[in-house]
Amino acid sequence: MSPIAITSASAIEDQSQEMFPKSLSSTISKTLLNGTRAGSGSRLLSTRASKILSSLNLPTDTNQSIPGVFDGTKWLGSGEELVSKCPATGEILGRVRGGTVAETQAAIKASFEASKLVRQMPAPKRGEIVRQIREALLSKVDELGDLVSLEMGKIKSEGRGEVVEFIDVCDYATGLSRSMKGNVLPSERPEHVIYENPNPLGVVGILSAFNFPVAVYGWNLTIALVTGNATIWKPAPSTPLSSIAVTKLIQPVFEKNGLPAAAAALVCGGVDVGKTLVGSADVPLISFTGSEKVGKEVGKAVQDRFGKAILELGGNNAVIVDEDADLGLALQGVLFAAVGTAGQRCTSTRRLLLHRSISAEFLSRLLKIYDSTHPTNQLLVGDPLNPSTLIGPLHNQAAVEKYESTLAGITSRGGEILTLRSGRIEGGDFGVEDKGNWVWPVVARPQKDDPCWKEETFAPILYVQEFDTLEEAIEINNSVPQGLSSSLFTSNVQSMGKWLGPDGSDCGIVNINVGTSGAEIGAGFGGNKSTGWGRESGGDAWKQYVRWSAATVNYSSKLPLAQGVNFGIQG
Ligand code: UN1
Repeated sequence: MSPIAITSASAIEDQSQEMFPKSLSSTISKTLLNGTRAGSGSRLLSTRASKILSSLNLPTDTNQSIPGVFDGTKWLGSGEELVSKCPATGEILGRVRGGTVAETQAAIKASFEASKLVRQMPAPKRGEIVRQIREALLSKVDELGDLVSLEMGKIKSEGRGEVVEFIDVCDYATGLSRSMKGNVLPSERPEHVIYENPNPLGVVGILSAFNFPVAVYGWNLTIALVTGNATIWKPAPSTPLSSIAVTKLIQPVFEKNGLPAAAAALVCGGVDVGKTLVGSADVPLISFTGSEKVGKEVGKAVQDRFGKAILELGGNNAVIVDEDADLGLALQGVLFAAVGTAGQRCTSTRRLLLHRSISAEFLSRLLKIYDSTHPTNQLLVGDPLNPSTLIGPLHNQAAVEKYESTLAGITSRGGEILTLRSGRIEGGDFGVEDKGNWVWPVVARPQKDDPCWKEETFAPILYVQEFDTLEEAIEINNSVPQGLSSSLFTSNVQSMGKWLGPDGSDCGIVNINVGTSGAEIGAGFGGNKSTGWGRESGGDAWKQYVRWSAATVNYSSKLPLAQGVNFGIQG
């Protein structure tokens, strides 16, 4: 695939500032940009980016505006321009035109109309559509995975893993389409019966975050569809290409099966688009993933119109390593959950609680890996598309700044950085393109009352402190506003029981001898407290995507009243 030339002079100037700041030959990493040249008078998209984009039928001319709204029949968009930037290189991957308020309203209307046809279709047929969506995803699992890596910045196997997670939940939803059920309950009255019936809601609005630009949509789309709803998706403004690629891939499945493709409408955009969706009475359920701050606003706005909300907000997840833990196992669990996805999962481990008796040994083993420069035993930071890399870049510069200010705050308040390396990695001395968002993963020991313990910083920073008893560790685990994920490493069956029970972890995910991140789709995913109480994907999550009705049915010729009430009048 040859690199694409951009012809407009202003775009050339724009991009030369964005992509190649100083001396071209010295600053561009050969690995990252794969040998692409920029000739004078034209600007080129890197070969590797072009390859990935074109394999998914996305435009490779970054001067061209890509329509970011799909209303089921056409692609359009005349709202805000969203720039998709590669977090590893700073390269502009595409310019997407988001929706206006009017275009969002029109897409909601199209999705609403589609929902009437979805709900009439028998559930197993809807399940068959989801099965075909699975096949479409499988046909592009590597390409889509690479796009996630390119646009979000997570490493190759995690990018692919996201698509696999979408595929897995398709399987789950297809099965669900033949097994989700209501209830038949005994009535206290003769010749009466009570039913509890699930029926579709209508349109489900899905607002997803940059860190899981594909899988979280998958959780919602599949469950919403099999339960008989249409969907409208607003992705994060910084990952529009992943959402356009997914929508293009699945759109033909609807058309082939006689359903309007507006059953999976897409509106890329900014705050206006989000507010329009969240405020719309035609979108009875909003499923929102994002920060606690925005989630609080979304929750209030949805409540204000008596809609339903599934909120998937911040996590501040702890791992407890008890005195009887298998330390090797715990080490592996902590490493993946703390530095995987560069600490940008809602489920990433942020707090490490170590029993005082094993703390010194565990920390020395952990720090040895964080500090290692040995090629076979290091947490390799670098190009996310290189299969050996373990830590990719942060998603954007704002995240790097937040990482820096968090560390500066901890040290200024008397905390300590335990790792040899910390801070931003400059391109020059790291051998990567200096527009990438690179940081060192850090282990820190903040003061015990430092405010950082109660906040989620989306970066690879792990806070450590010791405890003496499991009760104390559980209390620390539960002492934060958030309640998403938690793990206990132990071999003591009594500790396990305690951890899982009423005096145990107050989180939505309560693991034993498994890290805090990387949940499978089978269980309901979500958290308690300021994480928002929502549940998505497996378990009983589907029950939130329907309206429930209790139906008392009388098949006798009398009308007795419940609770023995006597109302002496004949009709
Ligand atoms: C998220 O970070 O928003 O459990 C979702 C996990 C993934 C999903 C994370 N399966 O880490």
